[in-house]
Amino acid sequence: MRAWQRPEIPQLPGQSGAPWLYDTATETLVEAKPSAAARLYVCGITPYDATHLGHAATYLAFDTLQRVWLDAGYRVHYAQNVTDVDDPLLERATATGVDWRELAASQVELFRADMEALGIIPPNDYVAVTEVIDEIAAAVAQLWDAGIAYAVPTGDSIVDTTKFGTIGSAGSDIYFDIAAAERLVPWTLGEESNLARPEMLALSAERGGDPERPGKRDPLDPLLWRAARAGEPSWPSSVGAGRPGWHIECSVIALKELGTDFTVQGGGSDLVFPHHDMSAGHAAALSGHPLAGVYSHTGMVAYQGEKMSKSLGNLVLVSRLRAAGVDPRAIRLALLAQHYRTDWEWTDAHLDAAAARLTEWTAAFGSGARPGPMDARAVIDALRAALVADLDTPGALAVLDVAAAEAVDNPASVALAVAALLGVAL
Ligand code: 5CA
Ligand code: ZN
Repeated sequence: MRAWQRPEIPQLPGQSGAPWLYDTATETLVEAKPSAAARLYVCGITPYDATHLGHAATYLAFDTLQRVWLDAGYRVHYAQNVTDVDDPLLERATATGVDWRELAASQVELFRADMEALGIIPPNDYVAVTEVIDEIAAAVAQLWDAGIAYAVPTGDSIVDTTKFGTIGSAGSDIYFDIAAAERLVPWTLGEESNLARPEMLALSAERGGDPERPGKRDPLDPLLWRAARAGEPSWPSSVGAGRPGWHIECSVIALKELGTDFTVQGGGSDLVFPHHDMSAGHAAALSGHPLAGVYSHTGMVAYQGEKMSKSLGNLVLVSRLRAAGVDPRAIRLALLAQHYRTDWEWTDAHLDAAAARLTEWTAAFGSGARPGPMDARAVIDALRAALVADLDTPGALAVLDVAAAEAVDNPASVALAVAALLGVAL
């Protein structure tokens, strides 16, 4: 699928080191040092109610990571999915009387425009689930053949069971067998999330799983393939007519575009369990290798006291702010003022502070800025040092605030660094 326009990223003199990132799996800071090109997968949107500031904050965090890699001299291969067929999208389409394909297409278009306005680096591979149905079905068949998947009868599937052979569903849903995977492949449940079973059960129920479903071997076993139902989209496939489960889509797209054991898998902390634990399990079962070296997660942006989410409807949309005349650079600076790993709450005051900062930085580093006593090279070194240390953007902003107040000997060089590393053209 088409992504969006790539922003200008100036090349700076000198170089960053490889960034250190907090890894959810080992619960430590690790150096995200690629052997050749950096390979990054970030979970994309389910296209409705895009693009709220929580989405924007998450994609901006991984944009910052890429800018540090680029500054450190690495090439970056970046892949992102679009969950353009899944229960929540279909439910919204039904509730609003819109065709699910139209809803997805229009929301992806809005997302592209927002990402472009915010100067977010686009993925090299932007892949919708509906583009890789065959690959996903083949992956499910592979898991079936390996004895890591099993069928659960549905009762309401519209698939004609007489038409299928020995593989898989033939009118049944197909599930991932966690216990079999743990026996057969180098993976264990919870190795990414580090959660205990009771927490897993609660989160599974909350985040798209079905621990109560009868017929499953383990309540936590996730759905790989949903057999066709009346009124739902489905595709013919080697595992019966149906559509993909959620986690397998990201495993298949990531493996297809990036290969195994890529540098960083990213997303919001709401995806740690079950989504990322299970996608890593599926990928290990398909490839025999770990999905990624580092599992990186962003904190949740709240609004009016609750996590900003489609289900609660407490959304601040990037497109609405833009339509109201807000400078996208101010949105960017407002989000960068928070550390990517902390949960925080959006208020208009964040935007006012960011707009004031933008004005000050433009005066201090923009064209026509007056030179002052501070060594610009030392400022750029401190900016780089902050970002390399687990993407400390609040630290980076503080460095620049001091430099703006004191004035630097080479304002243009600092403006260039702000453009390259923070994506804000002054
Ligand atoms: N399509 C799936 C991932 S495969 C999905 O979670 N889509 S989403 O539209 O719900 O979210 C898109 C991205 O934004 C995910 O990485 C998610 O973790 C992140 N996200 C969602 N809400 C917030 C929030 N309130 N704060 C920060 N990040 C968020
Ligand atoms: Zn995903």
